[in-house]
Amino acid sequence: MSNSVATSEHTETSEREVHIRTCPLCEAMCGLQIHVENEEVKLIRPDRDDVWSKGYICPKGTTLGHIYHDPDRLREPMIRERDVWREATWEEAFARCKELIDGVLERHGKSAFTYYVGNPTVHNFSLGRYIGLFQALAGLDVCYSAGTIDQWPKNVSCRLMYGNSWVIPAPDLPRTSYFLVMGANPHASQGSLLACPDVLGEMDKVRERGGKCVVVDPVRTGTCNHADEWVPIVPGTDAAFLLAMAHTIFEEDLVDLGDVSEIVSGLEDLRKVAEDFSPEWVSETCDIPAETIRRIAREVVAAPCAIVYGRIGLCNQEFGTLASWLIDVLNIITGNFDRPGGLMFGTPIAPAMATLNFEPPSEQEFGRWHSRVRGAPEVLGQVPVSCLSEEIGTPGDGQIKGLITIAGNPVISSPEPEALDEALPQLECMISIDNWLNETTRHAHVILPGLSPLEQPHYDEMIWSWAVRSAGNYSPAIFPPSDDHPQEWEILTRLGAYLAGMDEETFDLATIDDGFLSGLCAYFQMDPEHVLSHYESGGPERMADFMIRVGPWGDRYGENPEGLTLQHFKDNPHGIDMGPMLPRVRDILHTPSGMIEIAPEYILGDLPRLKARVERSRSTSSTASTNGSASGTAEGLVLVSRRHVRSNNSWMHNVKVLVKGKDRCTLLIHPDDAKRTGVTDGSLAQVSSEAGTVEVPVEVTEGIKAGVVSLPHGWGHNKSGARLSIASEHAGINNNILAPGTFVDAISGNAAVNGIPVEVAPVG
Ligand SMILES: Nc1nc2c(c(=O)[nH]1)N[C@H]1C(S)=C(S)[C@@H](COP(=O)(O)OP(=O)(O)OC[C@H]3O[C@@H](n4cnc5c(=O)[nH]c(N)nc54)[C@H](O)[C@@H]3O)O[C@H]1N2
Ligand SMILES: Nc1nc2c(c(=O)[nH]1)N[C@H]1C(S)=C(S)[C@@H](COP(=O)(O)OP(=O)(O)OC[C@H]3O[C@@H](n4cnc5c(=O)[nH]c(N)nc54)[C@H](O)[C@@H]3O)O[C@H]1N2
Ligand code: SF4
Ligand SMILES: [Mo]
Repeated sequence: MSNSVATSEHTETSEREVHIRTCPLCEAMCGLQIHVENEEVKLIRPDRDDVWSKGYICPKGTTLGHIYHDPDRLREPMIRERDVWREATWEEAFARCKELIDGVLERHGKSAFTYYVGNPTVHNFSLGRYIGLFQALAGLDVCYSAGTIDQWPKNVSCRLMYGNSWVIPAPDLPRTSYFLVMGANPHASQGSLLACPDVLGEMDKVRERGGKCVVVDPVRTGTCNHADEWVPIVPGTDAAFLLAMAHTIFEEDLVDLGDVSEIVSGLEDLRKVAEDFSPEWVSETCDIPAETIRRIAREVVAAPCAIVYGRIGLCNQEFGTLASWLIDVLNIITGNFDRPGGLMFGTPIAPAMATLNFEPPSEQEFGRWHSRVRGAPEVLGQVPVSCLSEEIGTPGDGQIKGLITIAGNPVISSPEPEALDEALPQLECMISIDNWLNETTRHAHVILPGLSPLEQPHYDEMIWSWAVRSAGNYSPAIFPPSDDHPQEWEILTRLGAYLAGMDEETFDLATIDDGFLSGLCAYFQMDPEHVLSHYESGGPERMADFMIRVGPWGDRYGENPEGLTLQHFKDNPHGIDMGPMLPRVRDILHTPSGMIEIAPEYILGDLPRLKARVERSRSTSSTASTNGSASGTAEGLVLVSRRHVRSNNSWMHNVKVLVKGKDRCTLLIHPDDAKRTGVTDGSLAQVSSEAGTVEVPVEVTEGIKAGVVSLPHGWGHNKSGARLSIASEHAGINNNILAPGTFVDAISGNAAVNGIPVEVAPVG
């Protein structure tokens, strides 16, 4: 049976087909109906029969046809000679890649090569499943990723607490009665490290059930319209707020570890560190009354079940790791960990590769090496992405000369983007696996385009790991590419093989792929020969089938004949749902102690820095109050980032229906701050930080805390040489120009793109 159903809407010349498919753009994984006529997408509607999303959809989901038909989207490989781009055959493009890679390896050795992995990798059928193989083949010591401008603090805290950096607990939102949301705006993002269709609808249901939702955010976001309370906070002070909640819970003897009480280690250490952080002590720093902090702590404790949830606002900030760690801590000490309605671990039908424990439990070491130029310590194998420009631009041993970008646009997305923009042309080899000629890829020597979502099958790999239900959904390609267009997994494998020294003679895709699968067979204690005998071909489809079959409901290739295989999903185009989240922390713990480490030494070691931050604001605020400062933070303005539901990081501004209408790249500023700085609604403001200056239209609003201004990220499409005809007409400004590359969360290296001190002034 196929996932496409021909409907009765026939005409003389055309037949409308309705394909059922999952939207791959974000973690909501919505089911879609895609109406196609004469090879053209005519309409995209929600799939009400989708077992997971049940008809939920956002405006981006309706634009997959626009992405497919976008004339700017690259269909053929591109080779650049000086400033001139030309289309090339795949054979020619791969030969050029091989030549460029060999050149760098011969002249400078492997240490001169690196790669950058961007966000869509996680959402892509092929890239998500094969990035690991690329890494293994390439054997490069240093890599960069969007991870260090995203969830690196959470990866660090999960590695230390549970033993695996990608085993990340998520809110069981559909069953909770109290939802405390910090530094996340599902109104725009649709949930992050939280896969749940219609997060806002679920928040409404929490309240309909008699529960409560509270949002802690410097901005009164759209999410606040679905909450009982908005608690404005000074950016970067969430760790102090959370420690004060913990302080209250210890002080009032309210600690309850619930079902995990036998397996928590370090509670006494936690109690000691929380002692210093009384709500009264941190109140000025967070600019939240001590009584509010105490009340929220008591509410979380008193609720039948509750969730404390934090996301990018808590990661992309100065105290990202402390804040990310404390989120889990609060759930644990209030008895809301690993139980329905609390913070739980997802159980994917097909386990995600990154969550597998290939190594025995071990202590995590950090700083095993340091970046060459800045001396930044390695954390989980990476240094801040802002190091990349200086590693390319600074001569000496180990200078980066070769770079592969994989579905990433760091010239927009990373701090100090202008420095990277200036460094990239110095590379001797830059290859981009990317679908557009954009701000980053215009510097490449070769661009190898992947497929648009509608051209390839889909079954999410990583996202189900933090989903509120154990479900799954497979979609076949609607417009399969011609045979000579390699899929991204083949592109990745080829480039990895070139870096490993293979050439056309020695490169054998099928053998490498079989080897990859055989390695996984060993992990799951399956006989590779038996497993391989089930398939005629490989690639991500086989990998998806394999993971389903060895997963918790799988058929294990016959051992469990009633079990699931990918075919079951092909036969059920609206998806298969195996039920809600299950308690399972005992199965997933991979720490040397076998316990949940609630107070990791490495993280506690960062507390003096937080204390200094609290002391700093207490001394400034006493001076400021005598000076009569109007600012809510008393320390000048600070900048935070935001998202919008009609935008997707940097790369969907080329979709006309999403960018039309009101300008969304504006500076949100409180009326008091507008008055003080002399800017007015609709006028142009100059925003400056130690890193740079931008000019941007002003939007005065009561919906932001005084002392804080907000800019969206992902804009700044005014670079010459990019081929984004619509985005360039709605260029906006890149807020990362204001982000100093060295402003990071000290212990994870994650960029602190929130809480940047800025000055605002009228233009002209
Ligand atoms: N100031 C500030 N900066 C931020 C953030 C912030 O909140 N504030 N957020 C950060 C976060 S969370 C993230 S994840 C990063 C994102 O940072 P990046 O991952 O570097 O940037 P994206 O904008 O996601 O760019 C995606 C790239 O992938 C390409 N692409 C899209 N689809 C495909 C595909 O199917 N295949 C291939 N091969 N390529 C594809 C696009 O053309 C684009 O070049 O930005 C970070 N930067
Ligand atoms: N439509 C759309 N959806 C997306 C994306 C997109 O670009 N567009 N990007 C995707 C990606 S890659 C990611 S990582 C996720 C992110 O998903 P979310 O984490 O939900 O990200 P945002 O919507 O940016 O919301 C972050 C909130 O943090 C607040 N904030 C900033 N600094 C602080 C702080 O110091 N403390 C507190 N408490 N709050 C703070 C901001 O004001 C903002 O409201 O979204 C994903 N989904
Ligand atoms: S919320 Fe929107 S972008 Fe995200 S999966 Fe659903 S339709 Fe796609
Ligand atoms: Mo992200």
